Amino acid sequence: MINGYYSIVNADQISIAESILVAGATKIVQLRQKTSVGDAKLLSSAVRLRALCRENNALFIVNDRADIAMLANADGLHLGQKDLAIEDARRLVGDMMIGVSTHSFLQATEACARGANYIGFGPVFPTSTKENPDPVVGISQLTQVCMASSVPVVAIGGIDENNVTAVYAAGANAVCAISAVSKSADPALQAAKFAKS
Ligand code: 3NM
Repeated sequence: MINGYYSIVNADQISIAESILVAGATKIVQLRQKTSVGDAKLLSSAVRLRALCRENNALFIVNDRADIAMLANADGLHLGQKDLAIEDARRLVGDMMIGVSTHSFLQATEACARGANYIGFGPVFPTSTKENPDPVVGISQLTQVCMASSVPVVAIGGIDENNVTAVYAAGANAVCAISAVSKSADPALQAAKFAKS
């Protein structure tokens, strides 16, 4: 199921997620909230996304927050390198899918060995969406990671409709493109351009 366009939205972008889901342009939605909206709003957004994903046969993943993931009955929890260790998150969420953001070959293979169910790898290209992004990994490191990874790889960072073909050719199972989709006048149409062909 980690395949094609991996969508990331914040608590104020539920309608964007809905349009992309209804168009059939994604089968995975992650709720990622980097500014504080308050936990009550975060949970209600999570519950709404949970329902939308279920209606559209998609996976629902919560970034960082094991508590929100559990309360909303998410399918998965996504962890950054500074979030809970995989083993500790696993003690909380049990069998829930765990994804881990990785930014080097070592981090990628380590996340696989420690039980991640999929990994994010990036930034593949320069990005202005993430604060203090890690160094750009590029297509060649992405290719190496895709060859070595025992779990699906989601490529992320600076991906747009012009470079997505090279990203899939490197072996990525899925791609995430935040600004290319959220800044588009028609996010669903734009998201469809990131399908794996
Ligand atoms: N994580 P855009 S890069 C959320 O390297 C995120 O793990 C990254 O946004 C990583 O598609 C990134 O607009 C931002 O470049 C991706």
